[in-house]
Amino acid sequence: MTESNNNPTIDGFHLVIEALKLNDIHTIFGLPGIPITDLTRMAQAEGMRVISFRHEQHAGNAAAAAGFLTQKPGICLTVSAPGFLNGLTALANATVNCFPMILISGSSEREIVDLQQGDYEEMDQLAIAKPLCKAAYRVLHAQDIGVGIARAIRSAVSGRPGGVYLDFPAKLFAQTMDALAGQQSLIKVVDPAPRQIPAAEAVQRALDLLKTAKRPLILLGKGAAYAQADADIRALVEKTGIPYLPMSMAKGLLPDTHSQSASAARSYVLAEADVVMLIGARLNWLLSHGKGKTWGAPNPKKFIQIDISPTEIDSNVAIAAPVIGDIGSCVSALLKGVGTNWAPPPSEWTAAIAERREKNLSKMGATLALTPTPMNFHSALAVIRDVVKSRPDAIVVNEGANTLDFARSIVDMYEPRKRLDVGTWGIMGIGMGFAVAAAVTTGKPVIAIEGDSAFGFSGMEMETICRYNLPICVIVFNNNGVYRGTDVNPTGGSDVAPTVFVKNARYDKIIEAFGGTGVHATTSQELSVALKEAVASGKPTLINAVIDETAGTESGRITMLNPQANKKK
Ligand code: ADP
Ligand code: TPW
Repeated sequence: MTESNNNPTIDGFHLVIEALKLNDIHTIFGLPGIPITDLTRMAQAEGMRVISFRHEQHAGNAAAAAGFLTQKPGICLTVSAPGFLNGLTALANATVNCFPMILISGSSEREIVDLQQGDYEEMDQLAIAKPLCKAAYRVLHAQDIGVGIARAIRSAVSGRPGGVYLDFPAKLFAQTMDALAGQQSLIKVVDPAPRQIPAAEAVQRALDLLKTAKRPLILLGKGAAYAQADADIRALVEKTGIPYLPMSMAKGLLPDTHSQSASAARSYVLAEADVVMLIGARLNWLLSHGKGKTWGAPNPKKFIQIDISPTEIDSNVAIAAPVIGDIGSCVSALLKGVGTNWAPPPSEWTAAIAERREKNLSKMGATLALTPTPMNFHSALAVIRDVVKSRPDAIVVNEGANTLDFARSIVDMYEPRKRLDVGTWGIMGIGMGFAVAAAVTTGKPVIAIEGDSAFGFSGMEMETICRYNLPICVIVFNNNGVYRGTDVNPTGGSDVAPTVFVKNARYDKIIEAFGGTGVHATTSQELSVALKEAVASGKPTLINAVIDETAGTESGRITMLNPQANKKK
């Protein structure tokens, strides 16, 4: 606040900061430069936490993960054109994943941009962002900053959450206005994500259908994890006795070791179930669009779908009983309807699942007990599984192909919202951004399980992790390449194959450059010791875990989307 003509004034910078703080947003993930450098400085001076990254994509990913973990929009702050574009992948990814975030970018002056006169970093950012996010707004006048931020918050968290773009031209920050009028122009958003109560008849329709089921199944998606209705979701599963399957980021809503978990009999239950209740999960490619052999076609299948977005219903197959509302309200209404004398599913169904589960688990147990050198995906992940079991509060971040697919099935999760991964797109590059957000928003230990290719997308953020001394242990599954390290150049030329990296690279040296702890682990024992030490110390650590370069399969478990690789088989 400054004084002019004895009237205190406030500038655009401080209006932005005050508007965020008023709405209980106290962290900014970003990367400084013209025209937002002073905004980062002033935000820090005003008590906000400003986490500066080395590339905007990772700041954006951090904002998205913070949004998922807290139900408040994560803020990513970037400079104009190139910085904005670098943040855009994260904004689009957040929108696809239904995570609330706000990308705030400084931009060039409207007059020059609109006449295309060649301003510094000129770009019509608003027009470019619009199709890639849920909503996009531009603020031209200081007195509208409060409204702009209020609209952005509401758009990000109400209904189906998603990414919002907020465009602040450089001139806005220096504008001043009367301080009192400025304060009064700010809006504290009341009830930003209003509950959406499902219609009673929709709830009844769902219950009626569920009662007819001989082989019911509940499918939990990351929307269920986001909703923070943990106790009611668990009660619904347990009261009905229905077997459930968690999608990868819904793992831990109930502990993966729960007796009703059907994860170890996944293909059996998907094919055999007759009534499936989806809670915060879409029937997209990750669920084979609800069709085909995976779903036991041509056996009839009926779906109940709980979702906040009415247009999600029937997007792939007919939904017999849609329940539209927020998951908390829907699940609590269903629970009331279930009451106390709900008949459990037929024992033939639960017994058949249990039998398959036990068989698969004991087969997997035998594989996981092996400790080969070099390690393979299973033996390295068995070590991580044991550490996570002893620290169920730790957050697991996971990306890669084989490293992702195997970790998802081997590393059990015990608490909600403890697993962050590549999400709906299967995008590489979320690793370090998600890890930073997890550490900053929760203060809990973070274990990032990274394919060596996946790690490369955000590896420079090791410096960020060391700079803020965050309790993050990154384990690079180093198998010398994308998927594996064995491809050869068929021409015999000196270039290596496109999927192959430098052999025997020492990723642990990267963190040492920034003062963190690097460990080169060639055995399960070394990995175990290093990971336990890292988690106990809370110090930034990178473990270069040497994995057999022949161990992976191309595209991990989504080989079916890769017809060329299939043909080769
Ligand atoms: P997964 O990949 O785990 O299967 P998806 O991202 O496909 O999960 O699905 C998440 C779904 O959850 C989306 O359709 C979204 O609309 C819905 N959703 C997100 N938050 C809520 C909420 N609070 N209440 C109801 N539905 C929600
Ligand atoms: C933004 C394509 C999918 S998985 C993957 C790539 C490049 C890396 C797999 O190798 P990695 O894992 O990480 O070493 P592993 O365990 O199999 O050895 N660009 C983006 N997103 C995606 N998904 C790709 C490329 C891809």
